[in-house]
Amino acid sequence: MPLSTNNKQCYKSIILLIFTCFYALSGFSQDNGRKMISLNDQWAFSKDKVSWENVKLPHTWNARDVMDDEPGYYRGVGWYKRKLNLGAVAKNKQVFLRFSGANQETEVYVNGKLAGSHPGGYTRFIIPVGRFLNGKDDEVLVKVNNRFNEDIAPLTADFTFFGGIYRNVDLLLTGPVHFDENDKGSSGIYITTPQVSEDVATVQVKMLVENTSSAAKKVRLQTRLVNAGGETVASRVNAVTLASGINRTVVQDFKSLKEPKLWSPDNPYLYRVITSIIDAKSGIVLDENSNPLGFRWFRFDADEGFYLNDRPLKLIGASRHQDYEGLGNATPDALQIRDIELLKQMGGNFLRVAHYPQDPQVLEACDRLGILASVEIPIVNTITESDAFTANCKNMQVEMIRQNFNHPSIVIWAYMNEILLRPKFQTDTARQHVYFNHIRGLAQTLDSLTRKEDPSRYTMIVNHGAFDQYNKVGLTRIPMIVGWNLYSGWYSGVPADFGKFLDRHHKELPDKPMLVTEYGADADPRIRSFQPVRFDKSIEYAIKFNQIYLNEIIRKPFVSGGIVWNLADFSSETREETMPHVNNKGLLTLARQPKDIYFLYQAYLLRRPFIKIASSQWKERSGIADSATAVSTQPVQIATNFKATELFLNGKSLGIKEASDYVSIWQVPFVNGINKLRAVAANSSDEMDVDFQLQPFRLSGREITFKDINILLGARRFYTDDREHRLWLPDQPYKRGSWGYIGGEPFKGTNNRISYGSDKNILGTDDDPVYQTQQVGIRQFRFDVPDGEYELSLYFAELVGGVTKEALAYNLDNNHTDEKVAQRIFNVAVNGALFLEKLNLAADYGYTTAVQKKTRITVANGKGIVIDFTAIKGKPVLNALSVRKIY
Ligand code: GCB
Repeated sequence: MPLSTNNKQCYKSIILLIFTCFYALSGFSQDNGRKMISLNDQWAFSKDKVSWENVKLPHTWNARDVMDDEPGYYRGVGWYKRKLNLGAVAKNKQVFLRFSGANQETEVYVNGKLAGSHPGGYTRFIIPVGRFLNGKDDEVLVKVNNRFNEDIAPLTADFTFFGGIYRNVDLLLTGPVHFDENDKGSSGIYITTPQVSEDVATVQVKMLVENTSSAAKKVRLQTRLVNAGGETVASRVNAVTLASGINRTVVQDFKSLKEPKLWSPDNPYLYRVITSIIDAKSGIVLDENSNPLGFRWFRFDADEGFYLNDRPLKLIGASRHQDYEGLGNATPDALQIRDIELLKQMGGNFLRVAHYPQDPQVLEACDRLGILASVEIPIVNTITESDAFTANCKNMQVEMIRQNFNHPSIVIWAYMNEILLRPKFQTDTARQHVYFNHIRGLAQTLDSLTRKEDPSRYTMIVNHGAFDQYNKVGLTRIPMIVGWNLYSGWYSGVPADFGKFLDRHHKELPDKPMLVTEYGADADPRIRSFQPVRFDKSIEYAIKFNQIYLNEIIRKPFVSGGIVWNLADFSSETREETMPHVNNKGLLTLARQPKDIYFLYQAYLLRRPFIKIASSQWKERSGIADSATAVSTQPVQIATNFKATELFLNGKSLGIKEASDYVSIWQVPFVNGINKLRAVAANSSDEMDVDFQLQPFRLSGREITFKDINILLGARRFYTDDREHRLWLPDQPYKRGSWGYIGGEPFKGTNNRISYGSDKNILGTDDDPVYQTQQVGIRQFRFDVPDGEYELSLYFAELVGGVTKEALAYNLDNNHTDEKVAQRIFNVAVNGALFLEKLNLAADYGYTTAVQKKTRITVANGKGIVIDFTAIKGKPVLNALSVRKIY
């Protein structure tokens, strides 16, 4: 029977009523006593308290100055202020400001009075501010200081100590009876699973409750375990009377939960633990908290590696720093989460949260996505032997553990990274002995503290490759797991030493489980090479390096896992090299673009069919034609987990090739212009276009017309300038009919690990690789170009001399010889006419400074371009040159 309009109205009202009742009962409209409201907006920031700018959090004052040519960045005080108009929302509430992180010393003032302070830049802190508020014109003023403080770790490290309130700030309101958030910034709830198996589990929930009201309160403490579908699978209630002013711990045990769904990387099944404080009389929820729960058990074994839920699992993943291109460490939530998604998409199952606790979003994402994790406090490279330093370290460790206690993803708490890298008192053995004893004492204190705080996880110290030193000081015995950061084939030695080191650990420390906590090679995505060598920063070297390391990690059962350094490039202000201020060991760039090495990891780790042209970042290429033919043959790599792949160039098959270590390498005859590459294996394929600029074999040949060319002297690498899209080629000795240098040899810096070129920051340019290599003692450069109008640019930088920089903290093998500075003056003539007279780069422009000199030339009578270099003092040099045909 159709409904009448009246009936329809009536039905609508009933439905509305039912909905409203349901809404009210389900707690949506209930005030459960707790509210969290973001306070990221409407701040003003100042360095001097005179001129203020409007900012939003997260914020750092170092986003720009870490990238400039001035050494150092602002390390001092920054002020933030904001009005707080709380109104009715705060009535009868406890009011807290919750800082997720501010670097590194913070003082919070409310209406001019100090409400609280916090040392350390990487953990949460919660400041009660209620008693300072007047409810009318409240103002919060926050002083943050990122100065060097010898009592707060980290003291030195290979990352930037960005200052500011760089994580979220929230306003937290609770009723007078609430879970205690003053327990080192934790949620006040600690969940453990004393027993777990596939059949049965037990859960223990420890809650800290506080009654700040003036009267005793009868309450019910209720805990519900809720499955992923939202159903309550178990609950417990305790009736308690909370005396006025009391702060009390209540423990609830859940016994015999049958067939718990297990948490693992393949199926990260999460339950939630919802704890409530309920007024016994009115039934009103006074406070409520929700925490994740994952059922899993694990162990590290010195012979067999890691086991999760009784199954062996090789831990493979990455470490992560928290900064992002252009933003410094003030990285918004979405980008933090995206990093963990990128790690998952890579096939990783482990995150080393290094070198400090990070934004809460990070571990939440690990819980959700099934990424296991270790977290550590930032005691890096060196310590201070003061009581204050020790106290701050202990405080950080406890904050880290309590704040992150409930994440099922965490399996390790760590507390020291390469602490013997920069040992103090090098010239005083006796004093150094005392220092080492102090380090051992601190390690022992932190290890015991950690085991006491959380007996359910493992402890770890992370060492660099100085095996004997760490053994001698005793640091390989204290923690439950030893982590090794190994860079054979990068900072020193050869990649093959890596496997030997692992075997040595297994032989000499047979009872100690181990993780490879770091390994990696810098890769600047703008640099490619067909003759890759360490420190050339080429993608090709990094691919080779990672293949060797991954093979060893996977092959050796006693190695629990390998954690590449690093998920993404990160800021390290003191670094120089091809991309100054950035550590390029990321699998992703600073803006999270995948480098080809990321695809290598996908090929190794993904269990679905995977094929990817791993030279995919090299979309614009250039090369000299093989002969008079109109092709230039260059290698292309394909990352794949198929045994063999077929490659097509412009629709034509180049054949089938087997992959070796998940990569097949093809020699591709590129033609001028667009080249369509298509890689195929079974039903999978990948495509890319390469825009190839073919350089003529003979400059005056008919096959290809010469347009322009950019050449790096003294280099065996290609460089693509990603802003102006200029393609730079390595040089060659002069060949008649073509081009090249006559005389001289490639510059080799004093850093012995570099085969050619310099690793110094070149001032006044972002194209540092253009200036970092050089032909020293060059006599001539010739271009046998046809007649016409040309533009010629010469690029110079004096690579010897300048301020001697302090040996950098990350220099694991400080393998420098002294520089010999000598005067260098020379003339440059172009086609017989003096172009640059008495060029003295150091005196005229300064050391390591980019100098570009441009001119136009008319080439006539088939004479080409001839550039002559004549020494007046020392040896003439040329770093790079470009020639462009105008007409
Ligand atoms: C290390 C350090 C890490 C550095 C890395 C590197 O061993 O633990 O902080 O960033 O080496 O790239 O040098």
